[in-house]
Amino acid sequence: MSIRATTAAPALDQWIRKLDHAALDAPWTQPGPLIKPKKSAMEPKLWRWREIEPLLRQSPEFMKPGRGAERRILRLDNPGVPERTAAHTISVAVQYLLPGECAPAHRHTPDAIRFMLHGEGAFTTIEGDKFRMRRGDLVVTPSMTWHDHGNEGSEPVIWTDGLDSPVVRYLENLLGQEFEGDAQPIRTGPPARHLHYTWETAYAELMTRAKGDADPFDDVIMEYLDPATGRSVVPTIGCYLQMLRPGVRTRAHTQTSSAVYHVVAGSGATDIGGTRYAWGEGDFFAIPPRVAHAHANPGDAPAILFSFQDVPLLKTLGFYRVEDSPA
Ligand code: GTQ
Ligand code: FE2
Repeated sequence: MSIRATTAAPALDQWIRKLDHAALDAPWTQPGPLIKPKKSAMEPKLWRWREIEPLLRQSPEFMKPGRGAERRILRLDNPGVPERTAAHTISVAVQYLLPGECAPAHRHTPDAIRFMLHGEGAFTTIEGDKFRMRRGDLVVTPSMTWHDHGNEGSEPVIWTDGLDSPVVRYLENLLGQEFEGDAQPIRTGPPARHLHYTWETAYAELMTRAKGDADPFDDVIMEYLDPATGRSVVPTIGCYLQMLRPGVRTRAHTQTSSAVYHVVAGSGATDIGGTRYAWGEGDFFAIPPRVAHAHANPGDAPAILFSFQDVPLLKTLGFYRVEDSPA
């Protein structure tokens, strides 16, 4: 029996005003469940490299070299996510640096992961240790570590950034700081422990996996792990490299996690919630939580996918679930 049926309405209204005044809410005085359900906002989405690349190459017209203080990024904007990030938990951007440019040193609470896409000569310096970034290399910038980037080559460079900034923002701890001076001095002495994976290492590991049993949902897949702890590269986001072999069609499943994929090589298609997203090299696509998805590579060359996924965050919280999805 509802409260309204047993209590005189004017008395209830008066009492609710008293509650308001005391900064209290009695949710059972309103219809519906006590904990309001929230529909997932993130949408399946495909971003095409043939749209991204020309806009990225035009961006120096609008952020001139030397203007400095910002990173020249284009952020993937998921139409369903109010914060305009690729996933509600993961922000993904593509970053463009011209020859000789420097992205000034700074640090921030979000973790960042960089996966190199195009061009020779890019580097990132983390806590004074400088890393070259070649195509397919992955470098981790943990929370609050100082970092600056540069391009010492003769052509523009492009990489993709994955950050857990939406999570950090939700936790109301999004903070950052600028370094005094553009670039950090390079440290002398032995470098600190960093997570840096070359393309050669990651690809060789994937090829080793290909000799074993395939995963029914992902075909051949490996996660980049911290060799010292066996854990994901950062606590919130896991990074994965996978190969869909020619002719492979994976089984459909749902996961409580979300994912943002980048197509490193090849082409194929992913069915996300009953819609087919056909992708090719350089494209990005996003899979929201609890939406059934299956990958296919109908071609005759392998397809290689890199992905950022919030699986570690969901697992830590005890919310990670996977369910087979009927075909
Ligand atoms: O390059 O340090 O995509 O601070 C967003 C924020 C990249 C970076 C992003 C950043 C960076
Ligand atoms: Fe940064």
